Amino acid sequence: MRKIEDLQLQNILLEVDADGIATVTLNRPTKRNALDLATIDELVDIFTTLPRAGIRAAILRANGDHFSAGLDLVEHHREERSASDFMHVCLRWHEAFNKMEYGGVPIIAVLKGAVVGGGLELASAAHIRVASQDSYFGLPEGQRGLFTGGGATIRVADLIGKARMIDMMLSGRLYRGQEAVDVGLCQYLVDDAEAKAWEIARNAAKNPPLSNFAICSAISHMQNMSALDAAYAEAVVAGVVNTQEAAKERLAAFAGGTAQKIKPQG
Ligand code: 1HE
Repeated sequence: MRKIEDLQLQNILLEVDADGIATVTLNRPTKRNALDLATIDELVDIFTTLPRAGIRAAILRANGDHFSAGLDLVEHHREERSASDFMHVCLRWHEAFNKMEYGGVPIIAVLKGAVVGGGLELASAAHIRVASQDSYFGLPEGQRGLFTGGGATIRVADLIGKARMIDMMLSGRLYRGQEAVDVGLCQYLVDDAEAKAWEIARNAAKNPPLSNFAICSAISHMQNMSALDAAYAEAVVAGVVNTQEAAKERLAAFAGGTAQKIKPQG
């Protein structure tokens, strides 16, 4: 099993703090964090390793003014890929993004500037999207003579619905500001997206890891099942999670009247 310190990373920075919160930083700002194949390989390695390394939550962020300009169009042009080549590239993207969505570690994405094409596909694989005011969301594939290949037909359509996704791709429509929140592209729109993401990550990291595993894996899996099978799987997951040792202390605190109440603050 590969350890975090053994990962060979060129395009992504990875740090882990004392509380087990990982920061995953896209680090090709001069290329607007375009996703070349090397970066996708690094994402696969990182998100294969983090869940097994006891990481409690991950912040996915980017250096520079833009979260990500999507597929590295220059590499794609240079490589003159065959259909089969690009199919395998896309399968690697899916591997990376599936590791994220189904890995069981809460991933909070910090968005800014361009969140477009494959950059939006990457953001969609996170569990929570926190956008700064300058973020904008687009799917310019059609304008580039391309099509989505990193899961947008699944995840972006799931977030905003197929009619909006088709509109974005046909008309080149960009969403930003409150409208981006309203349609479901991000859950938070704030001045300081980094601070908000850290607040969310720190709160999430207080949950028992097994609860977070279920939240950040089982819900996605269950969405892929029939309602009948999802209900069955939910019962099985709840059987394991809701009887875990880590829950006992919290339940005892509630039964003893010392647990924090679930009420809006202020
Ligand atoms: C890139 C890329 C890229 C920038 N691939 N190199 N995505 C797009 O169609 C978006 C393409 N990018 C842009 O529209 C703009 O770059 C931005 C609006 C994001 C930023 O503009 P700006 O003025 O800050 O930067 P720039 O001058 O356009 O680019 C700076 C450098 O980044 C430049 O390289 P340089 O070596 O000439 O300095 C650009 O070539 C480089 N760069 N974006 C490669 N995308 C699995 S299928 C998914 C399909 C898709 O994602 S399609 C959507 C592609």
